[in-house]
Order: sequence, then structure tokens, then C-alpha cells
Amino acid sequence: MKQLNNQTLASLNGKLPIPGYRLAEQQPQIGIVHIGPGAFFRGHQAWYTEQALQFGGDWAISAVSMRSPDVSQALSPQDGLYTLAVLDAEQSYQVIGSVAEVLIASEQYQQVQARLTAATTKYVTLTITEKGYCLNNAGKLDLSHPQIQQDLNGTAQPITAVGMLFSALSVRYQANIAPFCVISCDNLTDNGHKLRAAIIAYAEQKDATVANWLAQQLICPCTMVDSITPATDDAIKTQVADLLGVQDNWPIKREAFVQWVIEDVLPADRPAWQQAGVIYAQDVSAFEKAKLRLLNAPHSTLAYVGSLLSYETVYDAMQDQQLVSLVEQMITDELMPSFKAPAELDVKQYSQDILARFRNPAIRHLLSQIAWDGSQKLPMRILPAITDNLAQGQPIAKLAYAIAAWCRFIVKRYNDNEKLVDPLAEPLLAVAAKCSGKAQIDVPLFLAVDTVFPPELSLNPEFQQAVATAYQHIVTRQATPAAVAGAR
Ligand code: CS2
Repeated sequence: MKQLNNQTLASLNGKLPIPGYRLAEQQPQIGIVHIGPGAFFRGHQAWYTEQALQFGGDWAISAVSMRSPDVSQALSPQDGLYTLAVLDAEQSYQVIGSVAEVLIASEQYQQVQARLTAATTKYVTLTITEKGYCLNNAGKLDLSHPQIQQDLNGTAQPITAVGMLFSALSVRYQANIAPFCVISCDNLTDNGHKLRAAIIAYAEQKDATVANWLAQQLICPCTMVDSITPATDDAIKTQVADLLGVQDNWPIKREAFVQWVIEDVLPADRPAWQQAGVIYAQDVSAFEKAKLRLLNAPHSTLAYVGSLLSYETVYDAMQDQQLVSLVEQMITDELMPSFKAPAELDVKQYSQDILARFRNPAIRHLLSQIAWDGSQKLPMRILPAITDNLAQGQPIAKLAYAIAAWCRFIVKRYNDNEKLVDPLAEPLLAVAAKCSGKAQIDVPLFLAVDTVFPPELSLNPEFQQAVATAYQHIVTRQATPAAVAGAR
């Protein structure tokens, strides 16, 4: 079977939407560099940019992996083309052409720097996951992080995204080229503010003049990104090959729902993202809180509790009525009251729609995928709600259940001798090794991991007690999720 690429693209015309500009040899020039071209980027920002390119402009994307050769190996022979499968009540397929090239920073650093320093590159977008920002739990750049240390002290090419961006920005400064606008598309609270502060903190260590220039000129909007985009499996590859009649090395699947809210501070010269459906807002934080708390917090809860109950996918977990009622009560009693929603959002409807999205049978979203990197995700999605509720005298029992389930999930990985995918795997498994199954012993060991739990939480007796109660319930199995749901 022939492969999807610029040559075979024309044969797909009429079968599904394709990037027509490629056929007309009107390939737009690169205007965006994206770091971290995983499934989410390819289902989300690359799709928005594909839609925007229908309106013209030089906004093709140079997609850069920091180290992994996988995306480049799959997509470079395809001229960056791939298929997006939208799997929902209705299914649709589209060939995405917005990715003009795929580079690997560790191997092609000069090319990446050339892209980042070009005056024509106006935007850098990031999906590097929570850990990629190298922040401490106060949300600041962790200057003692080994990779940041290596970049700050080294003369070789940077290995962190922040280090790489700084190098390019300082070249732009010397050449009198305005900084690119950097858009974080990761599920971090206040993502743009944190990113901007991290780049400037790094610059302060390297060059005070550049730091000063960045403090005046660097634009890093906050964003809220949303679309459920599970990892690609063989089934979707076969489905796409059958449909296209050509081989696609790495199609991407996602649900129909897609949302991108960007703080309205972008330079005027921008892709036609608004025509593609992007919402520009004065204040993104309320949207971001709504999404992190009403989608990502329940998602992680399903991932940890669901894995303990041996479910495989979000869909499977959503068939367990007891588990669903735990999550529903968490949402109504503890998450909704924990924040002020955007005025234009009907929070109840929003939340119901999210649970309906979790029930999408066409999307096989593995709980194990969501369970990755818990040490980085929980401080963004669960702990802030706990802190807010404690301050306002609101309940935390179900949120604490999610934390206890995460602890037990780690113990289970340890006992089953299975890999824990988490940057803190080593210290967390070392805690698991000391666990006895008794809440009084185990919970303090976990709460002492201060890179996850800030002292104002780990030393709070109400929090300690709530996690211990939930932990004991899980260990003794006296309590199903529903029993815990009624435990307060
Ligand atoms: C998920 C998210 O993997 C995870 O942790 O909770 O990736 C989730 O699917 C997206 O944020 C949805 O927009």
C-alpha cells in the first residue's frame, strides 16, 4: 500500500477533507514552532491551525520533539501529513497539513534554533506536559532541577524547553528581533504566567539585560485547552488505511468536542484561529479552573480508583454506578463549590456534558494513560480544590479519596512489580516499599513527599485525617466508592 504524503494526497481528494493548499503548491511558510508534538497537539492545536490556514497566512508549523525520534520517524516520510479521526456519535476524518516539518531538538539543534530565531517565527506553542516546565510546587522555575542546572551551567545545547527558548530569545535580542509569543497548551493552573515567570527567572541567571528586555516584551497568554485525545492504537491505523487506501504511520483520534480559550493579549499578526473557533477571553483563569476541576480532577479520580477496581478504560469505569456516584458527589459537593465559574458558563450543564464525554464508547481512553505523572497532575487538578475548600470550611472527603487512591495505586504498582510512569517514580516507589497497609503509617509517608504536598496541606490535621480515612477504607475494602461517597 502506498504511503500518505504530498504525492498521494491528490488521490484522497473527494474522499475526505484534505489540505488543498498543498495541492496548489501554495505551501504556507512556517510561522509557528511547536514543542512536544504528541497526540494532543496533533488533535488540537494543529487542527485549529489547519482550519485557520483555510483563511490563508504563513502559519505552517515546525513541530519539534525535545528528544524522541518517534514522531519524526513516522511523519517526516509523510511530509508531515496525518489523518485526524473524530470518533463520536458521528465519525469524521480529515487530513491535516499544518505540520510542515518535524524536527528532533537533541539531534537537529541548529535547525531548531534557526526556526526559533527566524523573524518569521511569531509564535511558539508548547505541549510539554506538567513536568516539562521544571517548576517547584510554588509554581516557580526550580533552579535546583538537575536539567535546569545542566542548562544553566553548561555550554552545550540546552536540554530543557525553557533553556532552549531562552537561547533563541537571546539571539533574537542581539539581532533586534521581537520575541516570539509563547503559548502554553498544558493543563497547568495559570500556565502562561508560570511559563513567563520561568523564562524570565532563567534569563536572570544568564543575562540580566535579556531578562529585562523579556520582562518588558515577552507575551505568554494563559490558555485553557480541551479535547480528549487518547493514544493511537492499531485499530485506528487499520481503520484509516482502509478508508484512505494509503498507509498513514500515525493517525490521531479524538472526540468531537474541542475547545481552546486564549487570553486576549496576542499580537495582531496571528493565525485565523478565531475563525477556526478559538475563544479569546480577558481572563482565562476561571475557564481553566472549571476545566481542571470539572474534567481533569474527575478524570484522575476515575484513573486511580478505576485502576484499583481493575477497569481498563474511562468508558469501562463509567459503567460502574458506585464509582460514578463517587465522582458525581465529588463534583457537586466538593469541586463546584471550590471555585467561581466564568459568568457565561452553565457549570451544571458543563459538568454533565463532561461526564457524557467520558461515556463515549468510540474512544478507548486507557486509565493507565491518565494515571501517568500523578505527582505532577494532582497538584494542578486536585490539591488546589482541597486547599480552597479547607480555607472555606467546605468538605474534602471525596477529594481526599482520590489522593488515597493515588497512594494505593502506587503501592499496587510496587507490589505488582510494574513500572510507575512518573518523574518521581523512584521516591514514590521507595515510599511504597515502606508501606504496611495501615493508614497511620502509610499516609504520613506519602504526605511527607514535599515536592507533591506543600506543608500547608501535609501539616493540616483535617487533610491528614481525611486521606487516612479514605486510605483505610480502600485497604480494608469495607468500603466501596459509594460507601466513601456517603462517608462524611
Ligand atoms: C487527561 C487529559 O491524561 C490526562 O491526564 O486528564 O489529558 C484530558 O484528556 C485532557 O485534558 C482533555 O482535554
